[in-house]
Amino acid sequence: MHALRKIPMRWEKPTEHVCPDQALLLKISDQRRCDVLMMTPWFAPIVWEGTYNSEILNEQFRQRNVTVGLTVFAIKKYVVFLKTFLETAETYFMVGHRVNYYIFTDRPEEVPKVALKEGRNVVVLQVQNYPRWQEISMRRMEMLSYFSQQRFVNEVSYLVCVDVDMKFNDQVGVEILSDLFGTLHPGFYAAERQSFTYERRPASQAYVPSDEGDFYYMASIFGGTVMEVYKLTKQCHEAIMVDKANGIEAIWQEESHLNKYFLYHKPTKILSPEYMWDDNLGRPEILKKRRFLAVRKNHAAIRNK
Ligand code: 48C
Repeated sequence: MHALRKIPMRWEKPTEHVCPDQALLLKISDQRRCDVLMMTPWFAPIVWEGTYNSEILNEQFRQRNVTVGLTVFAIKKYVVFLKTFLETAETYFMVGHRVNYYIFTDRPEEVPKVALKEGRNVVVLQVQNYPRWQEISMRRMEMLSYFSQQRFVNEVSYLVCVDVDMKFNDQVGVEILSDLFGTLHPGFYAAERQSFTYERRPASQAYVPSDEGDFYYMASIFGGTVMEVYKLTKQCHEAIMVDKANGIEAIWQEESHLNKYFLYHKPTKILSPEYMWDDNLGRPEILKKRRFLAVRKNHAAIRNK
């Protein structure tokens, strides 16, 4: 455990990563980029446009006949996001592969009917709501761990766990799949470690000291095999409950616990901000695709309703 804690990472910003002799690289393969970091120090690929071949990957996963579970929570007024979410997922998410949409909601009758392509199913799971949006957000860890071992383990090979106030805007395919994957937060992918908004209070189970940390991950899209997602969500839920018993709530709720988990259980793949973007952040040159986009929302109108 301590080995993971003290990786002497001098962390150059991904955008400052300069390739060696570009001519040599271009001879090796055209699936390289020189403007972004493509690999972590623990050999986890960082997925950017132009660094992988979809045809090869799709063939690999078709041969394995995988089914992918996409989990999404639409509690209370957030049901309003489901129509766009599902329609855009049908267009862009794991096209050509088997997909189960697992929709967790307290309002099953408000789940919209959306036309589904071959091999794709909607499963509605009724769950309770909570007064505070923070609690609703954090309780996702509890429900994901419970259903992973009760049901998902028998139905899908991989889980992709996402926020619902989002829309797919470009292909999100099998290139994201790995044992355990996290996503770079769009606001911090080029930031220094000290500026990461980790939980800094030692009293919280999500505490990360200021001289530690690899990346800042966003909790709106993560996933992996069912077993790895089960372990992650179970540990995060248990940590959240310990904090609750101690009268503390981590600064960014379950996202703080996810970041703590990924510090000591390194993800085997990392998604670039292409997979979690907010147009309020503009369009940096390195962002060749905006695949999964935050949907503008009026928090006052839908939160705690
Ligand atoms: O489903 C709900 N209902 C709520 O009232 C509050 C949160 N949520 C779920 O938690 C949604 O799936 C949200 O996407 C997620 C919390 N994430 C957000 O609200 C922003 N995407 C950060």
